[in-house]
Amino acid sequence: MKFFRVVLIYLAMILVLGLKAFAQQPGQEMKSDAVASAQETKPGAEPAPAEGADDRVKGSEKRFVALVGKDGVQHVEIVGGEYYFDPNFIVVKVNTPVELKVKKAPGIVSHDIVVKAPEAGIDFKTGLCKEWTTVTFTPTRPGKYEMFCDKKFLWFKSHRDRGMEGSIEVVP
Ligand SMILES: [Cu+2]
Repeated sequence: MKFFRVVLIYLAMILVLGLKAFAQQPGQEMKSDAVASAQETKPGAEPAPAEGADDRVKGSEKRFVALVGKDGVQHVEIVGGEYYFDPNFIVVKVNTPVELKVKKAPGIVSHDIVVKAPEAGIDFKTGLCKEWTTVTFTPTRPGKYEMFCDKKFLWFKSHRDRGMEGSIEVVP
């Protein structure tokens, strides 16, 4: 009987967490719609999946080309929120240090930013906070490398699948 009660409490907890996640949806929906419509969707971008109406249109790209500062460093800032990175396409020069500052948009959902390209000298995973966090690296190989948030809540779609992804392009 005790076991039964534990299972019952467990199910109730899952239900509450699930409802909480659903309760978040309307606000996020408006936000991602606003973001999606504020930025022109690139022609030829793949259409949003039918079940992902609340998601930011995949393929909508916000590009930022880093300039080398007087200090010889490329400064880039990215803000992450539900469910996007802004900007989400970063262009940096090879063999020039990059100082990437990352921060979380207001909201209770936690996010991170991950780039796993050790072959190109870029390899980090950093949680996003309210304050800016600085990541430094020096890209060593031209190419296009994926960046994404690896968070996922229970059985819901991953943040990455919801649009929290982008690219770092290293150019010669
Ligand atoms: Cu995330």
